Amino acid sequence: MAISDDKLDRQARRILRQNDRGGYTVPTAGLYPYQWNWDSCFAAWGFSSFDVKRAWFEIHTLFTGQWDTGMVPHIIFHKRADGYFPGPDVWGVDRVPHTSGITQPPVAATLIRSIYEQDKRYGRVHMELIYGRLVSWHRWFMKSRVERGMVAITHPWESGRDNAVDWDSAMAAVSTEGVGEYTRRDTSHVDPSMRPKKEDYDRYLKMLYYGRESGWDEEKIREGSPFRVADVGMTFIFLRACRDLLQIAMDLDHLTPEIEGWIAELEEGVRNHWNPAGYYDSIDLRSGEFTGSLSSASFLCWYAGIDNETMKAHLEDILQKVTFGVPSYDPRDEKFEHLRYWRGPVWGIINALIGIGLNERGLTQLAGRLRKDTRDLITEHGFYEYFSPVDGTPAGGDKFTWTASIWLTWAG
Ligand code: 9YW
Repeated sequence: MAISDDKLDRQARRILRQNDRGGYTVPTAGLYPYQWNWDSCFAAWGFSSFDVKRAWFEIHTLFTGQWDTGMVPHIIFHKRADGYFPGPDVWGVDRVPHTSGITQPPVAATLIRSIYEQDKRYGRVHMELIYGRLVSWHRWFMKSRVERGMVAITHPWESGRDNAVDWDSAMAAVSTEGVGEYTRRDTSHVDPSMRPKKEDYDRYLKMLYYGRESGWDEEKIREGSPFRVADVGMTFIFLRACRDLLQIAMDLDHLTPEIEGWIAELEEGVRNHWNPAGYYDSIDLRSGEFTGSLSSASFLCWYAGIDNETMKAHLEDILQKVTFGVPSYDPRDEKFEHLRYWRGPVWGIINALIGIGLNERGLTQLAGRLRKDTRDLITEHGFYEYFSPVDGTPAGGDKFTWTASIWLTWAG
């Protein structure tokens, strides 16, 4: 018998409560025991469907990790937790709370706006407190990361899509010399065959060590780090976030031409992401080459407010080739692996972002298909980290915060 929506709603709320560590929410117990940046924004969005106070609390704890430069790190290590590598000692960031040294996709302005709009009377003071922090994070992106209107990442972890095919060519150029011995913890929690490989991990650490040795100085990292890629997912997410920030600014009467300037620059940058092979693609900024990968991030164009008929045709074709969309990598390509993390599996949060974009741009049938596929996966298997697009096999961590959140806000 099919499980009822009511029961799933209750389960999803229970997951958020159980993953709450007292003001911040872990992505899943065991595997990820700290506060992750974009996971936390999704958690807040989920909480806002039944406890808006708790939603704002999540946002405030996330921003306690913001650096003086404006950067909001990808992990905030509020208190000691075992079972995760690399922890605060490896990152070597000298501040409290301890943090990692890199960032993550800036979904914050977009999801915070949605939380604010649900209860403006209550949210007003919180929105005022967070607005300046959002502006300074976005200003940091524009100053330190935007190149030719595209957002550069200095580590695959910044993209939130760790082992995506998008990074293969740039990763191949990173030497693993001197990385030494270390013990991974992720593979003791979940099936190693679904995780990034050892040669990927060696490179992740090599880049981390480069940042640490540079004192996390963005100038030095820009000049010499072994990896720098203009990430099409980051550009779309950041462009969308700037549009939402502008709406928040208007609402709060803080209008500045600065944000409009950012939007114009990023809209130009989107053109540079167009691979003449016929899709939005990332670019290895060290070699200048397109990465040649049509991934789920390429379908965030509508979310960024940009229509594209060729991308629509790709999406329709890909959705015919899989049982559950959207696969994180093009199933028509030989590099597609239906259960290896960001190289094929379906992720509910990416579906939610793509679906929101499709709906807003009037592509409601496609949006409906994504929502139905996501609903079916969760109803059938539970709140897993990700799923096979081929047969729905659930994978990664169970009772996952962001999967519960998108159920409560979008899929359920
Ligand atoms: C890591 C927590 C994070 C997500 C990332 C996802 C994975 C592994 O898990 O990263 O060690 O940071 O790729 O998007 O934020 O859910």
